Amino acid sequence: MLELYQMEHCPFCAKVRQVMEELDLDFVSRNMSKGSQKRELLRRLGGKEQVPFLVDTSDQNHVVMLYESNDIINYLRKQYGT
Ligand SMILES: N[C@@H](CCC(=O)N[C@@H](CS)C(=O)NCC(=O)O)C(=O)O
Repeated sequence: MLELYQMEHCPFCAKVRQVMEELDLDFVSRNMSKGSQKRELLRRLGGKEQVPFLVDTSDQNHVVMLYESNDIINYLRKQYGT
């Protein structure tokens, strides 16, 4: 499963969502609005509150967690691109 921690109006998140749509990928959106208590989970998982943040649990033996939109896009294209 792909989970994208994001905010609607974040341009870096939009860039990632666009590539996910292009690659026809299903994902769970975790909305991290400013002030949301859910941000604590993001900080616990990745160490900071920055979005976008991708979690890929497709391989249970190797869960991938990534910040940085360009790194996320490169990963998605490499992993799921044709
Ligand atoms: N270089 C990062 C920049 C990401 C970034 O600046 N995200 C902003 C939202 S647009 C953020 O998370 N700011 C911290 C916050 O909202 O608390 C990337 O390309 O992903």
